Amino acid sequence: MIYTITLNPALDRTIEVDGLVADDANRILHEERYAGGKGIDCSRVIEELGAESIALGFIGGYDGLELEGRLINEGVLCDFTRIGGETRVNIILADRKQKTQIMLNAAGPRITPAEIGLFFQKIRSLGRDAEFVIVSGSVPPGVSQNIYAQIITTLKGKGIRVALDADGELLRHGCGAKPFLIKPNIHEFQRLTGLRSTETDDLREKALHIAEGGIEIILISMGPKGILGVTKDESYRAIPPQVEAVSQVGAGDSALAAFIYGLTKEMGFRESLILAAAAGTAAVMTPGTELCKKKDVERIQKEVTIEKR
Ligand code: TA6
Repeated sequence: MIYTITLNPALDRTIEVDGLVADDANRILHEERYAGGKGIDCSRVIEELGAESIALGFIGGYDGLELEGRLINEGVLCDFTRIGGETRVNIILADRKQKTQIMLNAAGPRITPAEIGLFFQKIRSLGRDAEFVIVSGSVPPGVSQNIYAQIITTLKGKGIRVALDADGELLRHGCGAKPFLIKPNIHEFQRLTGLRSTETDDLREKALHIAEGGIEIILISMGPKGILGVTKDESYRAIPPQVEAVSQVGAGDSALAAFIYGLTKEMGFRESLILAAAAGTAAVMTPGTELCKKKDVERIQKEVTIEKR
């Protein structure tokens, strides 16, 4: 079983307008709501690809109930920790005329120490069925920037492999706990390593250094340039076909979820990387936080080129 942890879930509201104007009424042309947040997006993709996952994290209030209801409707299993605060709403403002997207990510509800305690009780009780745990996204107020490191240490102590997707201090501290895998995008990787270059060989060299330091797999998502996968023993870049992008939201989550899905299906490092590139690409073809569709992933998978690095 793949578990996902989203400490700061979000109800994603995608709002479409036709040419945003300031100081005047903008009529909403179309609106969609999705269960969002990075770990939750991973659970939705794992479900779409045909496997099961259990979503963990904090939810509360009416928006929390709606989020959970949407996930259950999609067939995602949920085992959230209830909080007194209200789950946040993130806004994705899509301007059809400008072909732009503005993401407005809320901070999230304040979490109490007691609620954090309840959450740790839950992850300490995870059983042998837990093959992987994906820990992903921002954290809400009241939660320390060291929490991913604590979660990774707790789960590694139980022999569970953890995949981490975060940014800034959360990622830096998390790396200190040596998770099984990290999946930064190029900007997050540059912030982590201080690397200024975006050349694949420079990224690979830095990632190899991290792999030699005890993190088994480093995946760097590079948008239309594909995804670079590095271990101590081998590294590849998977390059997808160019597609018309509708929404970037959730592309990185889709790639990470597909990679972990591939490992659980024993597809191996190289083939899982190809699947990850296909899923990330399929996700940009859909609006809002619709994420990837299995039929698109399977079609694109055949068109991904893979180069040994
Ligand atoms: O990656 C997409 C997404 O998970 C959206 O669902 C949106 O809610 C956002 O990212 C949340 O990211 P954050 O970094 O604020 O946790």
